[in-house]
Amino acid sequence: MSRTLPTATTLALLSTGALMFASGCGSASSTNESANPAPATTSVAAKKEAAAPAATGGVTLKVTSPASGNLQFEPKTLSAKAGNVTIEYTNPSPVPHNVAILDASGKEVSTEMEQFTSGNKSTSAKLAAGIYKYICQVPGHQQAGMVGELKVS
Ligand SMILES: [Cu+2]
Repeated sequence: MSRTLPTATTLALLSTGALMFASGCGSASSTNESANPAPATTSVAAKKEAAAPAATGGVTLKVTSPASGNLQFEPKTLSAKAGNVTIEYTNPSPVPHNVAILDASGKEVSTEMEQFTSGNKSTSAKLAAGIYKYICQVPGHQQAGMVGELKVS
């Protein structure tokens, strides 16, 4: 009976824009479709986005690990501008991993990512300039080499 409220439509458009902006950063989508707003069929997705404001804006960095299960990150160094930084981690292996960002004192500063196999997940943090680490929190993995350096300027 009730119609879609204008605010819900605005939210959907905003989050669609943010998603397109984020995914356009690293991947090679050659067509420019930014002028085509998606139909407002994403009210559930819009609610999710609204609940996680830390994920909007900023830069998304892609990290992966060898499919063989070797305990390392690729790449081993990342850089970003200060602000919201998201690491999108792809684990193609059957060995569980995750990613957490640590500041210079070793404190975890990113949103929690559960340990997982065969898929991808993201973690975000609002970072000031400085040197950070990104590590896998599965016991022993950081010590075995699952650690990288993130320079924020
Ligand atoms: Cu790991």
